Amino acid sequence: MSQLTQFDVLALRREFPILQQEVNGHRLAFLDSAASSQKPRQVIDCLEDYYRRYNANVHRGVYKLSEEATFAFERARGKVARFIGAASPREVIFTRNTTEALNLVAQSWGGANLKPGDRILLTLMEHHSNIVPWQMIAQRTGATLDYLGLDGEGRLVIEELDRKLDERTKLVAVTHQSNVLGTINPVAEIAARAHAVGAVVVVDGAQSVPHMPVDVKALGCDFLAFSGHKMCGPTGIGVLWGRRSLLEAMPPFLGGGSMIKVVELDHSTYADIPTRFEAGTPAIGEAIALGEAIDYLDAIGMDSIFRHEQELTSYALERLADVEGLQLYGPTSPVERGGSLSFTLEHVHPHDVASILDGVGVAVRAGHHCTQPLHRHFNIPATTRASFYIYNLAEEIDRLAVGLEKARKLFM
Ligand code: C6P
Repeated sequence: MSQLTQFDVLALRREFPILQQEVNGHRLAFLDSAASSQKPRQVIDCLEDYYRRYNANVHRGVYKLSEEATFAFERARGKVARFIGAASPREVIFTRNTTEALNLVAQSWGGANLKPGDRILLTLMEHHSNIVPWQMIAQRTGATLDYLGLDGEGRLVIEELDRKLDERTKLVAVTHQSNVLGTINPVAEIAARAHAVGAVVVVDGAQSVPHMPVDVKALGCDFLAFSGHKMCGPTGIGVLWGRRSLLEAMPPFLGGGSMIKVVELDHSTYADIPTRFEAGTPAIGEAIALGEAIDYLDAIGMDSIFRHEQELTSYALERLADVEGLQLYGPTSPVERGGSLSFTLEHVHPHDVASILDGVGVAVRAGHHCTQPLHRHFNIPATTRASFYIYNLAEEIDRLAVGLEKARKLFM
């Protein structure tokens, strides 16, 4: 593998306490960051500092601790806005995760704007989080769903937009990068085509925002959803970015404290954005620690992170091509994909593959990865998936390949 990486991965690994351990007698090779990434000391310390030093509710108290917490919470919102090129921090809504962010758009925007006969266009590679909320709102409003198909290498068949996009299409929801195939989708092109027929564009950025530079202006989308826990941040915190004009016209998602202006006995008026969409006490320390994770990623540089993962992916594609009986799903060219590699191994169940790899300290995920329609499309119940992040090494891919050879021989 070439040594183009701009940062010192060995030094960086030392910042992740969890990576220092042995699993089943082997140094942990963590190849499941698409499910949830590990956290550097800087982020763990930030979260601990909040709970130890200035834990208090936000936007409520006038005492010092509450003011400090409010300041740090809102500063984190500003960091998120800058990180994704948002026009204003007001366009950033803190949610629990990508799933909640997508449900917010579906229920709020969809509930207010969809009617019988309207169409929602999705793709066959979507995570259940970008399918089920749309099914729910389609049932409620009478809108119908349609899906863009895939070619043999798991790329979207963009030409299908010619017949699947028309003035009845009110919303297009697409993943920026597939959590299974690794495919990076041409979101800017899709957004431009969708806007030409007047549709709103929702991008699931759960697998792109942690791994590459993402700028909402360049994407041209209307909403972007992502999760803190996949980008070195804590669990329990996610983001919905939305175009200001759209958010301002949307009704609340959840009702309760914080999101109101005035509450009468029979009705209420609602706060401005983003507070209108943040009912109840938010995940304060987690939002602040997400801001710290963004500082951490920024210091490395998203371009360098993307390049490092592309190198790992190229190397993994070469190494896995040598494993007999291995069938890879997704683009074979590293430039069209990110570092999520899903595969089957002839005669070995994906769960057995994952257990054998665990036996040699290699952590991967097996199953349908919350993409049952995608697996059905390829006519397989499950795959094994290896996914990479900033802290992974080529040597861990070698260990993956050796573990796969072992699994193959055991089941021959
Ligand atoms: N995918 C995986 O192992 P949450 O759970 O809300 O943080 O993220 C949901 C989600 C949405 N979209 C995509 C593309 C995703 O990959 C995920 C999470 C994990 O692939 C857990 S199923």
